[in-house]
Amino acid sequence: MEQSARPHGRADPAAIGSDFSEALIAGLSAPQKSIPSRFLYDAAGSALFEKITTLPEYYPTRTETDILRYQAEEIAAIVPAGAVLVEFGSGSSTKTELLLERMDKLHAYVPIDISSAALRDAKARIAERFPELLVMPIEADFAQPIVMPPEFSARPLFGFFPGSTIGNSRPIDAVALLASMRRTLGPDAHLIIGADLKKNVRRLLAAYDDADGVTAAFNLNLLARANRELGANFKLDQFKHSATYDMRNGRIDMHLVSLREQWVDVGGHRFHFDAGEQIHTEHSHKYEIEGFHTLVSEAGWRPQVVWTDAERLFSVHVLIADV
Ligand code: AVJ
Repeated sequence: MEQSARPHGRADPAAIGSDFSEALIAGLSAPQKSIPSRFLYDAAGSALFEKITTLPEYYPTRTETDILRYQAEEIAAIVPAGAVLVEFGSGSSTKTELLLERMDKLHAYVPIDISSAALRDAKARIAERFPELLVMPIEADFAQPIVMPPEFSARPLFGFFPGSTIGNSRPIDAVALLASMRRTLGPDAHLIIGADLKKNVRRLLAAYDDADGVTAAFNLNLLARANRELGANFKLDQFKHSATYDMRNGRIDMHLVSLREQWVDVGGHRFHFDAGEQIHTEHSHKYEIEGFHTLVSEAGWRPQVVWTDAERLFSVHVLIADV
């Protein structure tokens, strides 16, 4: 029923880029300051994230890509002829190509992303490489309910949600998100999803605080973005990046730490920072395979297969909608 409010395939476009101001002011007004992590991905932030994925310390992208490459044949064998592949937060659609190469009986590919530029580039590249494939992008926030084009309703739908993006949500929100994807994809759906695994803490911390400072720049870009888009006056050298591991909740937390007592103006509001005060900017949850299975079960998905790499750094799961 959540799906009936919007015309098919569209989230409210006004709710997409323009809510940064509102979210930032609300987040900085709370006693524990925070900025939602989805605002990390403007053009500059997306470019920095692409750079992160190539860093020696940042193992998730490389490891997941290897797993997908290695299992592509088996994944393709699960996907029936005439199916539709639906990717949530498709970005550059790089990993998708590994699957599309093997899925020669696929009817259509539906990339969903909030960036129209990313969708345009991905569509052009994929349409050229796979001329038989129908590519139908949807510009939307995958956290909102999405309505599939009705012409696909009779076809088997395969969701694809790589990158351990699910880790950005707290478990309770992750369950809601996975349940919403299940409704979007309908009965008989599958979902291929990547989840980062718990591991040595030093290795985790290095992945979120690399030696070249790319992750620091990625995090600080939130403040630079506020200056660019909202005329805020954050002094970027008065804040520093921090990444910590919360053992109890099994997650990395990113913060921006105020290096001194200071005031900052954002869209007509003044915010006070104590020396050492933190703005929370991202959760990145790490799972054990069993714990992840429990989580997806609560969202109405049944685990069908799980693959990991030899070091057990990362997991890729195939889930089936449990009706
Ligand atoms: C894109 C959400 C998977 O949590 O590892 C990378 C984002 N943050 N470095 C992650 C991120 C800091 C990334 N995800």
